[in-house]
Amino acid sequence: MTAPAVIAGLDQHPTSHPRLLAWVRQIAELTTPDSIVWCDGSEDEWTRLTAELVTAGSLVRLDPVKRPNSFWARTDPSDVARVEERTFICSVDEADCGPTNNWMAPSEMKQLMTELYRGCMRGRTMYVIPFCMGPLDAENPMFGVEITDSAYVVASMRIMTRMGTNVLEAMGETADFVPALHSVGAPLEPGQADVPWPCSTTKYISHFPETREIWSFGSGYGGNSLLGKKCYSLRIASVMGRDEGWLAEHMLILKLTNPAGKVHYIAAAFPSACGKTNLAMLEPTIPGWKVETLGDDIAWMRFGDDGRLYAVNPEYGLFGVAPGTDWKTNPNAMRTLAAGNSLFTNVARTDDNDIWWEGMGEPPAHLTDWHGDDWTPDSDQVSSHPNSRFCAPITQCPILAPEYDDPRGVPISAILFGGRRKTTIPLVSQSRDWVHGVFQGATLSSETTAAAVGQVGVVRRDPMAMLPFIGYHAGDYFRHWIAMGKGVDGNADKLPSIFYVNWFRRGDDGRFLWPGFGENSRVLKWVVERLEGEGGAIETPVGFVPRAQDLDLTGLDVPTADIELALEVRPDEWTAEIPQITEWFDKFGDKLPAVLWSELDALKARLNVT
Ligand code: GTP
Ligand code: SPV
Ligand code: MN
Repeated sequence: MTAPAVIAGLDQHPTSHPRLLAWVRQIAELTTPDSIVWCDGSEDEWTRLTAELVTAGSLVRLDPVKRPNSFWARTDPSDVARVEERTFICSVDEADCGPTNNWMAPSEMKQLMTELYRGCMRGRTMYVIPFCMGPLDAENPMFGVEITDSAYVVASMRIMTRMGTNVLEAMGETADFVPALHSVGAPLEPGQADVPWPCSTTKYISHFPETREIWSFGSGYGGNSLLGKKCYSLRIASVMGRDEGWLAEHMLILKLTNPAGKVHYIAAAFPSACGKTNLAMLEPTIPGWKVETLGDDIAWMRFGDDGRLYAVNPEYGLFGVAPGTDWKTNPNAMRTLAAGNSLFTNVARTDDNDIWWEGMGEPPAHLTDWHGDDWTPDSDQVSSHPNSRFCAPITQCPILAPEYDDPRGVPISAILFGGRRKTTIPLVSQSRDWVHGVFQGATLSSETTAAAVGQVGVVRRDPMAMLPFIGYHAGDYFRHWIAMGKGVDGNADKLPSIFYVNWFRRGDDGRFLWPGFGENSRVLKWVVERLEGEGGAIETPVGFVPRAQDLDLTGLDVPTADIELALEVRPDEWTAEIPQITEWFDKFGDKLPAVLWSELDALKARLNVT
């Protein structure tokens, strides 16, 4: 196939990296855009692209005083979240994909998607985005290059990643990189008017783990299109981690300082829309305790020379759930957004060009909702899509820890797993050891949320909060976690201690038993006390659980009875869990590490289940 008469910019490029140039030319000839733009990551570029998006009707500029340099976007109503059913791990061998992912042979997927990509950028600009996940001054900087026909994606990637000219320069002519191809899949015929949010009804989010490639088609939103995020930093990176002995995890990273000035770094894995951003930015309600943010969604963890596990946040921005975020629940997110330079997608817009969403205080008398329609408090629909998001630079977070940019990362003292469960799972429990902690992670369960297309509120197993993000066989992933527990050079005692939390347990009338948000600092305090050999607990069938008197509840206005219910380990509820865990483990056949069956047997024995 030959290129059309002209693709403006095809022969002008700010690099001489042969593999990169060959790939860009190949994709340009396949997708036939009108022109090619190499992104430099500059403020000018941002200003130009956002202005173009405003002219096209894709963005609305918000009030420059209240929301400086910030914009409002509405997606097509069909393109609002990750599409797990359309997400594929195209390993050469189907056995390397496993039962929790969708699989297609790489050659078959490439053939199919090549036909989708053919001419798909007609009438559009093709952008080339050089980016780096994690600090650029890392020993081995983790480069990627995204090709996209969406200016919204370029603007978002500028917030979410380190990108532009300095990345391209650091790549030189030889650096390895993950090629990440994205198209909204909506070519324009000559004279055809564009729509504010182009996308396609045909969607594929495909990963080629052996060749470390990403091909995405048809969606412009979130993890489907910002390919440095879930596609690279979790699905592809988890495969790199398996091969190289490290972990790529769906975890926040926070720094916790106690009143005596002692620091602990904590990583926590909760499924999508289950509280990572909120915990990462927590404002403690107990005096003298301090939380600082390092990351809110993804952690890459490697052993240091001292045998400890060090975590780096590969991202550079926050892509946070909007509804529920306000000055009471997450004031640090509100401050981050007040600094401007943010994109808001599928939230509501006020008549004075500010944003609003459910949970942000009293609703104004009139709004433009995420569909672009009039909305009043009498409306029987929500004004903002439940998966509406803010996208803001992490550097604007007022409690950003200075170490966030340290390529060596921070040594993790504790890992928290958590889910959204109305019943069964106590507020917090501590695992007995690493393998038991891996069992807690491997059997983690949570109610589905609006972060992915599909039914909301259904309990499913979400191992380590990674169900949609493990780039290989989940059984092999559990084996990798078990192997990490051996530590390096007999330093297994330096591994983080593992805890399991549930902020979402409810009473009979549906009320939350635990107030959550800033009050979660009380649980963090207990975690740290346990690390330091203090902190009371009782041993239960599911691990060490505090009694109400073991938590610092000073000044907390919640009935002790509710706290006790939140902490309760009920044998009947856990007995009901056993068949579900058994069914879950059975999926993995002989790929499931035998020690996890032993953990299940031990749990059954403790519950007197036969
Ligand atoms: P992703 O960005 O999708 O990975 O989500 P996340 O894990 O970062 O979740 P986030 O912190 O954005 O919270 C999701 C929703 O849960 C928001 O509506 C929050 O207001 C709500 N939430 C967070 N923490 C708590 C909590 O401690 N208690 C309760 N009840 N709700 C919470
Ligand atoms: C998640 O769904 O876990 C997110 C949002 O963090 S997205 O980037 O769309 O994956
Ligand atoms: Mn997430």
